[in-house]
Parts: sequence; structure tokens; C-alpha cells
Amino acid sequence: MPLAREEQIGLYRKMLLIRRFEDRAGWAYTQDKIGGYLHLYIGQEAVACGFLSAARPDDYVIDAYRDHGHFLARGGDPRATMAELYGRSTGVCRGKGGSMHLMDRRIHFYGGTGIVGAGVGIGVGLAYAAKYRGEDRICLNFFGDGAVNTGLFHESFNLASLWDLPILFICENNLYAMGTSVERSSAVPRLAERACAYAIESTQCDGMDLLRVRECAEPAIARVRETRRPYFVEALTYRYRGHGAADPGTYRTREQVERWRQRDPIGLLEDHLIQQGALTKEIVEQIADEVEDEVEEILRFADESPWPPPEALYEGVFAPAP
Ligand SMILES: Cc1ncc(C[n+]2csc(CCOP(=O)(O)OP(=O)(O)O)c2C)c(N)n1
Ligand SMILES: [Mg+2]
Repeated sequence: MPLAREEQIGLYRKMLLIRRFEDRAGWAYTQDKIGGYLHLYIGQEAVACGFLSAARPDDYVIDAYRDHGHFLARGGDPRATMAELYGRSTGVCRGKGGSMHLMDRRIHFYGGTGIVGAGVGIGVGLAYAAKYRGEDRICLNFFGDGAVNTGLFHESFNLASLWDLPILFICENNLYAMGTSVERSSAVPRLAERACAYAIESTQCDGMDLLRVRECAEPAIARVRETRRPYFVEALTYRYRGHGAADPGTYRTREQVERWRQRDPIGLLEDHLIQQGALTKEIVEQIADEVEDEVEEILRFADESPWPPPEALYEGVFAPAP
């Protein structure tokens, strides 16, 4: 079904919020306001926004560590998200998870996983739970191209197919796992083909164009929901920044980054909406100003939030005695 204009504008705004959120998180990291690691999603926004806007709010979602964009696209609270990166008690995990471990059961977002490939296995568990309980929910399982060469990927694909589990595997192929390119690390570089070894059908999609992502996501989600079988999508995308905040990105050329930036997901949707007469340059500027103000407010909230008290160290460690 074609996306209504209002929904397209809403997704444009959401991608812009994620972009600006990530930009400012990158800045905050350089100011020592964020500890640990920080992996930015800039460039890949259309994948999370396209798939998660097509999912049902009660579907299960599981992700790897580049997770801020997915969490916000899923409807996670942006203030509590930034506060989590800042390690404050108002964060989504009360400041104990940090950037890689965003998790909120209220929106059925089960992480945020730091070990490459780990989320692929947890997603199979979530899909198994849906089947076991007789639910018609599905699991959307996001991971990077680096995960396809881990053992758990293969175990998970095998079990998902063998047990007929309702899971949509979404590989965000951004061409690199840290500094290693897919061509150097994968004997079969067209990653979608990997699924046939487990009798799982698959497809590729253009992960830079939100409308193309939605065109792929809707039938893929409907198919998993109806057939109660796994399906695999390889979304072709690109991260503009380094792998993490400390990566200078010397393993790729400036020309390559520039080529991908020319198909920027926000720019593409903006051009489309202007051509359709759904947006004007003035409205675009107004949305940019509003998002900018919103993100500054988010940063202020995180900055002014209290640190967790020392006693919080003992919370959530043991289940209460029965
Ligand atoms: C099992 C395991 N091995 C190695 C690492 C170190 N590591 C962290 S991120 C990463 C690259 C993963 O790349 P990819 O899956 O393509 O995700 P992207 O960073 O591109 O989003 C590696 C090797 C890890 N976290 N876990
Ligand atoms: Mg990658």
C-alpha cells in the first residue's frame, strides 16, 4: 500500500531526529559526557525507520550494538535514550546499560547486544516464544554484515527454518565490519544468498531509500506473519562515520563515502516530498529548526539528570525471593 503523505513526512522527521540525535551524541562523546563505546547510525536511518514503521507495535525487536536509531524508530523515549548514553538514572536502563544496551519491554525492544551475532540467537528465542504461546506476533531481528560469519548466525538460521519460526532477519550490509570489507571476509559477498543453505527465502533491498525499504518491508513482514516461516532481507546501506567514535576510517576512500552520501536517505526523501508538493523549502527549514530545538532539550535533560546512587549497584542483580 503506498505510504500516505503524512506518514512520509512523519518518517522524514523521524530520520532527521535520529540524524541530529546521533550528531549531538558524537559531540557529547568528545566532551567526555558519554563513557564506554559509541557507534553512530548516521547514513543507515532509512533501514530502521522503513522496517519498524511497517511492523506492528507488539512485534518483538532485537538489535546489535548500533542501536540508537532502531530504538528511536521503534518509539523509544529520546530523552531517556540520551540519558542512558550519559549513564544517568533517568536513562532507559537507569544508566546501567549505556549506548549498546538500550532495552525497553514496553515497546518490545529487547536490546542492544554488544557481542557480534548474539542478537541473531536471541531473536530466534523471541520468535520461538511467539510460536510457543500461539501469538501472531513476529520478531524483527537486525544485525550487521559482520554477524553473518559467526557460528550463531548459522545455528540460528538452521533452527528458525527447522522449527518454522516467525522471524524476519534483516542484515544491514554497510560493507564493513569494523575495518574489514565484506569482499575480504565473505566467500559469498551477496549475503542474501546465505539463507538458501537453510531453505529460507531472501531478497536484497536498497537501504538508502526509505520508500524502497518500505516497499520491501511490508510484504516481508506480512509474509512472515502469514506463513509463520523465517525470511531474510539484506539491506544495502552505508555508515558515514567510523565504526565507533575512535575510528578514523582509513580503510575506505573519501570518494566512496562521498558517493554514498549523494544518495543520502534524508536528502532522497526530502527531494521526493518537495517534488510531490508535500513539502516546501520553508517547511523543511521549519522542521529542521524544530528538530534542532528538540535535540538541544534532550541534551539538556540528560545533562541535568542525576547519576544513579551507589545503592543502585545492587538493584536488578537478584530476583526477589519467592
Ligand atoms: C563475537 C565478537 N567478535 C568481535 C567483536 C568486536 N567487534 C565489535 S563490532 C565488530 C564489527 C561488526 O560489524 P557489523 O556486524 O558489520 O556491524 P556494523 O558495525 O557495520 O554495524 C566487531 C568485529 C565483538 N563485539 N563480538
Ligand atoms: Mg557492517
